[in-house]
Amino acid sequence: MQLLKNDYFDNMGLAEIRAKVEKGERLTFEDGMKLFECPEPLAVGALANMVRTRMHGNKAFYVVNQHINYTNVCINGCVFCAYQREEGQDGSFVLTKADALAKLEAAALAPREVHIVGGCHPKLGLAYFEDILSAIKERYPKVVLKCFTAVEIAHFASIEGITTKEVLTRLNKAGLDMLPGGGAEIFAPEVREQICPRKSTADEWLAVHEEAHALGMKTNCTMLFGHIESREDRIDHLVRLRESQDRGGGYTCFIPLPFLTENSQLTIEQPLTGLEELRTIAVSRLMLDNIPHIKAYWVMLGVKQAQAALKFGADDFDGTVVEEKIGHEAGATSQQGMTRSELEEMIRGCGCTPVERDGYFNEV
Ligand code: V47
Repeated sequence: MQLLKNDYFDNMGLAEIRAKVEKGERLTFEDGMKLFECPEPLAVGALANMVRTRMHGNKAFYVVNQHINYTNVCINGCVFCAYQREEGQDGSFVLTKADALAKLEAAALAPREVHIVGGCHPKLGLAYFEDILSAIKERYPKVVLKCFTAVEIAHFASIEGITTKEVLTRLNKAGLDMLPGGGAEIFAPEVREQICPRKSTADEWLAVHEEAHALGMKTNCTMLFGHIESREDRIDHLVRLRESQDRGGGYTCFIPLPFLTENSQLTIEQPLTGLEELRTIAVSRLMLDNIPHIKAYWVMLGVKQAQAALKFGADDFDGTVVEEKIGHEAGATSQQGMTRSELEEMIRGCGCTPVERDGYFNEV
């Protein structure tokens, strides 16, 4: 049912884009910029909601999952990051395999997905990760293990003196199913140089994901926005992800991450408004015509904004999470974890139908 008349979009200068969206035609970089410049963010949201509804109806997905951070020690020292510690610094930690298993036992969730990421620790070799993955898979054979950003994969390769393809193959054998989307930040080199100069470059990040896709693995992708990047940089990032998906097809979900400013060395002049966050999510839905899901990550967005995002193009609410450190160190005010019934209530509260999924987005 079309509730909004074409005139509404046409009066906002979006006639051409509306027509393309209706026909399922690909939007250009310039279209993306027009969506950012449109005076009415609600019109952009309505177009994104049209696409989201065409793809997923009124469903909003969630997963019973658990996040585990194995270390906060990281050699990269990205200026935006509030989570990183130096080796030996107060508050630094490294989990043992037993610690990781104990966290899963303590949550007593029977998770369908376990998301494991950490920092680029200078000393942890691949055997440590293989050991953790195989122990978790042995205890929870059906779980989808979504672990290690492309940046960590590249780091393991450099520590071991082997290729990233070898790292992926070995971890896959040990139980790794998917890569999460972190570490993409913003691909534009001038911005990357300022916010994460020691991290993998955009091309390196994309190459690891495309290698994983060639090995038959699914991956996610992210964009960190609302710091020093421009709107052009955001569209450039989305177009590069779309091109990468055209080459391999293995991205399942895109997660737009609004920058949280606490405990960060990065000072920004103009913090994001709530509407700019929502508009960016909507533009992502409209530009990423070949990535099936857009995640409203309630941890970083906050629960209420994540609910609104479900009407601005997002269709996934992430999951129970249990314990989260990266966003909370940076000032996230959301709770630590949510129960299945809380997630369902949040999703119903914005008029969507909750659908439980597994790590691969199969309905369960
Ligand atoms: O890569 C770091 C970001 C990411 C801050 O794949 C920050 O399903 C905001 O990638 N403010 C990690 N963001 C989180 C992530 C993720 C989360 C949930 C699901 C999935 C998935 C992936 O968090 C980092 C970085 O881009 N980040 N610091 C900050 N201050």
